[in-house]
Amino acid sequence: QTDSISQRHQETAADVIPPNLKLYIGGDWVSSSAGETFETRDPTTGETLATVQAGTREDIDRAVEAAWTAYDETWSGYSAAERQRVLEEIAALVEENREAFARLETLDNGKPISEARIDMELVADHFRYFAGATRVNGGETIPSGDGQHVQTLREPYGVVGQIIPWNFPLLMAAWKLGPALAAGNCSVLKPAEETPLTVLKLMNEIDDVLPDGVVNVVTGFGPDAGEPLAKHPDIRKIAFTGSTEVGKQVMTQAAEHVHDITLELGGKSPLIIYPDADLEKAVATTITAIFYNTGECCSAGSRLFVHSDIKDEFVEALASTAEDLTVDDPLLEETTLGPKVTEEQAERTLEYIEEARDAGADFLTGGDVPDDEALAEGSFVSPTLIDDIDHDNRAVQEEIFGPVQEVFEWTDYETMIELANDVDYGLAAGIITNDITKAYETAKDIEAGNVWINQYNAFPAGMPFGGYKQSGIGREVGYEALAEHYTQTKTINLALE
Ligand code: TXE
Repeated sequence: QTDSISQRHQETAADVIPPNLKLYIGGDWVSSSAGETFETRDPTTGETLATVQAGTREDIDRAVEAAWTAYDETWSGYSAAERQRVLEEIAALVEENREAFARLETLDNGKPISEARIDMELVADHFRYFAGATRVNGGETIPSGDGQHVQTLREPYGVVGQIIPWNFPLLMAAWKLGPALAAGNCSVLKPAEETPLTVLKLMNEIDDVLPDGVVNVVTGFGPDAGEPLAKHPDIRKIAFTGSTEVGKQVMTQAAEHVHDITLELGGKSPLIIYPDADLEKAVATTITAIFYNTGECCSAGSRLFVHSDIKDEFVEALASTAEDLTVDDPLLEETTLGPKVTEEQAERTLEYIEEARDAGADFLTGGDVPDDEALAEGSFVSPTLIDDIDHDNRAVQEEIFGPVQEVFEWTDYETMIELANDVDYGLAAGIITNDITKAYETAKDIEAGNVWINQYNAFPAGMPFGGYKQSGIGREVGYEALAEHYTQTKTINLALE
């Protein structure tokens, strides 16, 4: 069967990998100035998918220059209505090619095809949302009452840098490009080295729609291409999604030229179950919270707090549902859990599992790799639920970013909230109860930028998303991203007398 997975992946790759895989600078496909390339691998088969360019400082310089040329010569002259039309056309092209984009994402990232299709719907919808938002981006008139007329304009930065991760490769590109372009900026975007292909496919598809140089894509590694972008003197803003560790470095790099910055970093989010919760629905929501996208979600509900009245019954149902997940080739329709994005990421997840095991934790299910010869070449980790673990264990305090959840029992509300907030992160949280008053009280007590009630991992366009504490700075996705993070305010003060 391994052969058939490999064959299926090779045939799909031949159908969906785009023709141009070089750096996309100023509307041209160009080689890395160092002449170096690297391979992106299929995490299901371990085989090479494609060879792409390893961009360098010189390529970032070229890309930033091309972006300014585009800004000065074309893009800054586009009206809001013209930018709206461009963004609508991008959305339409993603929709038209949705299946091919989804298959390519599944090959490069390993996410189940059913989930990759949802990513692509969201990509198109985010571009469409920001297409509409171009028309409402305006300033304010401030009452001063003393013979002055004070007005603000929201002007684009010009050229922005954007660094994205590998967990939702094309969706993260849409989150970044949508507000940047809507506000009238040009972009230099660096995809993650693990998953460059769908962003390159996007540029293949939209080449005729975008004026040259408005979006430039430099593939490559963090220190070689990401760092020169973040500290480039001629960008005016850097947006980064990735680990908190690298986010801190990017913040320092951006400080060199006082760039504006948005950071969307890691999480270790609590999911709180009240005793009145509908058991079946609560289990289904918990499964989405931790196993969606193979646990590779910054918002993953990785710490579960279940009320003691229902804990035994709940975890039994949860473990049996987790065991029923279909861990298989992510190109198959029925698959619900694919491989981790790389072997290195799988090893990292397994190290945390070992640490919990060494500390004497109890495994309700999982804790290993699937016992299936056909999946042996892939970076799979079984869905894992850990019980009886100290809240200060490293596996609880740090982001695992895999299909692993730690379970805690609660009785006293104050103690539970204290533990739920007792991590460095504050990205998201979930609450499951039929008591809406309690749900709102809990939502206010949780230190997190996003709280879901009776659902999890829902990301409609327009919903501001971002973190408290070390989960980041600023908000993405919503109008706030455009207004607060991709424009700068100019105040004009006119004397009326
Ligand atoms: O992230 P990195 P990695 C978390 C998750 C994961 C861990 C490590 O816990 O296990 O981070 O993943 C670029 N200057 N998240 O190592 O390195 C890099 O090329 C500038 C959470 O893959 O942060 C890529 O494009 N850029 C997360 C991007 O940063 C640099 C999503 C993210 O990679 C750089 C991904 C540097 N010095 C991982 N070094 C989320 N918040 O959703 C690397 N990069």
